[in-house]
Amino acid sequence: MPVLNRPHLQLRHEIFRVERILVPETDRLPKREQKVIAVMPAYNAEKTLAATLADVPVGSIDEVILVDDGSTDRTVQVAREMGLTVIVHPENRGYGGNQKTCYRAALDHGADIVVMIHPDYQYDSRVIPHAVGILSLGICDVVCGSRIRSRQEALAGGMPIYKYISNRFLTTIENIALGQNLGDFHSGFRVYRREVLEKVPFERNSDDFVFDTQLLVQAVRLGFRLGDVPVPVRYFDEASSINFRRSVVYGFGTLGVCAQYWLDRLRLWQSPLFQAKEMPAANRQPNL
Ligand SMILES: Nc1nc2c(ncn2[C@@H]2O[C@H](COP(=O)(O)OP(=O)(O)O)[C@@H](O)[C@H]2O)c(=O)[nH]1
Ligand SMILES: [Mg+2]
Repeated sequence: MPVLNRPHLQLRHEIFRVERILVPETDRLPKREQKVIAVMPAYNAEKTLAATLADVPVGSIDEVILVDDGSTDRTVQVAREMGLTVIVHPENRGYGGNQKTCYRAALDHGADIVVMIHPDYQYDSRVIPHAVGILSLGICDVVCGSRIRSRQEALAGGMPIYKYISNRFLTTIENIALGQNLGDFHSGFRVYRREVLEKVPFERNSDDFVFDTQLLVQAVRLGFRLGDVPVPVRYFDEASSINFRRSVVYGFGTLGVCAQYWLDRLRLWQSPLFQAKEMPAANRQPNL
């Protein structure tokens, strides 16, 4: 089809000078208008927190909220000394329960974009502004960091082979079930537009690890667009504590959520997980 039949694809004929895109960034880049808040669901992250934060590019976020889920190490003291906003669960509520507090706090603090990153130094936090940029451009509503750019790279980074195989298996099933094309559905580095967290009823989700899958499947069901960026993987003792048994439980949980998605789509069983939250109009901040 000729391009000119589509008004939004009109070719521009004004004279273009390459200087327009070559002037120094400092003179050109508009100031970021969206408030970006990073949330960190923490559990015994004392040793890795500083390294994770040290790699975050200067000026790329406005606030860091760390939610501690009953750590037995000095995570809370270390985070307070660093000047983070710290919220403490007096008891262990689980990984999903932790994220519920993270997202509620980020919305309360006025985030337009929420970056969720594990404080275990597994994910390269230098990628944050690039992932945020994809949302700012309006290309996607959720961006996930993909640990699996290639098999060789993932395994060389230290990903256990059983985690690699189960991740590939589950991610393939999820892509087919949901009509998506993500590289890693199980990433601990994700960026969300505020509207996603306002609409997805994440409070109804599990307090366990399957929370992560539920949130992505809900986002798809409610019409949000998912995308991904490659994030090199680092595996070492502190970065990976989930054992084989918990991974298996998580895997079956993930398949269950895909089944729920299709039951809901076919109107055979409509789950409250996929019913959008009604937010009071005053809370809506469509800044993007
Ligand atoms: N809240 C909470 N978080 C946990 C618990 N166990 C692990 N985590 C966190 O869950 C995240 C993922 O666990 P991790 O062992 O890094 O998984 P892997 O990197 O995928 O092998 C990390 O940020 C952990 O700190 C728990 O009992 N409660
Ligand atoms: Mg980890």
